[in-house]
Amino acid sequence: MDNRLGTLILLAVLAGAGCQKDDTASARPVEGLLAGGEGTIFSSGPDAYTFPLPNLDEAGVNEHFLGDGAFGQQFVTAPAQQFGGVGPLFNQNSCESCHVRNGRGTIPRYEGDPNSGFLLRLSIPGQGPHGGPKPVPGFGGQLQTKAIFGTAPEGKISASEASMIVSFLDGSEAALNRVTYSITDAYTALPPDVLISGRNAPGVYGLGLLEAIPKASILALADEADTDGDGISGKPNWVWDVLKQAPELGRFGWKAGQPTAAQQSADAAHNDMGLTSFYFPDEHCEGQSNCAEGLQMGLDVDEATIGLFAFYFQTLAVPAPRKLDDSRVAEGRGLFEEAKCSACHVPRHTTGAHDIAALAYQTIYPYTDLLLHDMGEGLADGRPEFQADGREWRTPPLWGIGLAQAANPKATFLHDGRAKTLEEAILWHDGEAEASRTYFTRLSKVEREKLIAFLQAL
Ligand code: HEC
Ligand code: HEC
Ligand SMILES: [Ca+2]
Ligand SMILES: [Ca+2]
Ligand SMILES: [Ca+2]
Repeated sequence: MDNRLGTLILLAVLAGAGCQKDDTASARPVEGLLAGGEGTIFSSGPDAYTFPLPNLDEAGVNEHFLGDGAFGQQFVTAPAQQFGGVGPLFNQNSCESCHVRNGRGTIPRYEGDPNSGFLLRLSIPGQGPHGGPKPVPGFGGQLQTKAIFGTAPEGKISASEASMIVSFLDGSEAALNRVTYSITDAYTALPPDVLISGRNAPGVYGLGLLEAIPKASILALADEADTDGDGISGKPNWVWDVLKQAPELGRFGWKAGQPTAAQQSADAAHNDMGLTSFYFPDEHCEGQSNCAEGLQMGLDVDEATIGLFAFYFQTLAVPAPRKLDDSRVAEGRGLFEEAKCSACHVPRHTTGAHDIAALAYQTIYPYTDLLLHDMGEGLADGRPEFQADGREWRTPPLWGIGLAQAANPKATFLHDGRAKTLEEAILWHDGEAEASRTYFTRLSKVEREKLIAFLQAL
């Protein structure tokens, strides 16, 4: 944040506005307005995802701004006095270059586009260490499209598009574009059975609050065998916790492949930027010649830096919904319930204890169950990740989604960013969400617009 003083003043004003104690019931905010509980911020501009939790104490605010610096830091080639160690293989050299203004990344617009927040996860069939994806010999678990001088990038991302038409009951139509990703200019041959999963960078605000939802509350929503027969069978992803050396509930990433904010940070530093840490002490050279040369002694980033990355996004505030009391939005909210969107995008949660006191015991409205769902063949990537099979994805939170294109005008939706609009995102829903999608396609145009208006208000 360049203009720290300005931000603090703004926060003071907003905190004053948001925390007024009112004694009349009629003055109570409409349900869900405080999307992040006391961690809600009233901002709807391009910077809406960039504010610290308003209920953070002074020491926390200071640490948050140090974390902001780390998140925006462009790491350089070792040896360097500071912030060295990027690569040898990497995708981008700062967190922020993918998570634009803490929102979504931009998908590649042409082959080899260097300015994208999109990456390809790779594996081969079977299970790797601790039940995770099985690394591709010579490539590991991710395609790094950049490299430091003297090392070859692993390859380029290339895309081919096919379009299909969806019809609504009222006779109108929408076109959906499906992009198939492949790898060109690979530095060495890829095995023929390589599994490729395209992932766009999601927003990173409000994640501390998601981390603070008690595990028991999430597991209580799971219904793997669909015993209540509603066609929806949320399933937890049990992933490997590197610090505990034990399985833990996955929460972060499009398939909930990471259990904690700290491990998510260390994994991003390692895979996306080529930064080693106490979590992942080895460069992921995957046998490339030259790859281990020119690196700095010891680890690229220390434990404190991993902690700062994590603290930063753990303590990012959630923007408040807008116009929730507008009648169209309110009706859209009713349709969201009617269409059973809320069976997966569970509106309300209460957080439990957390090391960061500001995150604890908050009533929040993230619209997710953090569980995996079979989303059908159209969204399938065919690449398993721990318990998540090739058709399963974690329900993404919908809070703040209406501001996605304010933060990044090129923002798109779904795991690989294939949906240019919220309507397209809904139309891709299938599998367990088939009934919801069908409900949506049978609505009139006016009703569909109301449902979208509700999403835009979040
Ligand atoms: C090359 C682009 C890129 C860079 C650089 C990058 N990320 Fe990400 N980030 C992604 C993608 C893509 C995902 C989704 C990964 C998945 O689903 O497996 C992601 C996921 C995340 C998530 C999980 C969000 C959620 O909703 O579950 C967090 C948190 C995160 N990144 C933080 C960071 C931090 C911290 C850094 C810097 C140390 C960083 N990222 C660097 C692309 C990037
Ligand atoms: C069976 C569970 C389920 C139901 C029901 C469901 N969703 Fe989803 N939703 C998901 C999952 C999982 C994804 C992520 C899919 C992907 O990225 O491939 C998703 C993605 C989305 C996205 C894009 C989010 C983003 O961050 O890009 C929107 C918007 C959305 N859903 C809205 C809705 C609406 C509106 C309904 C009701 C009409 C609905 N969903 C019903 C599970 C569900
Ligand atoms: Ca390195
Ligand atoms: Ca790799
Ligand atoms: Ca069920």
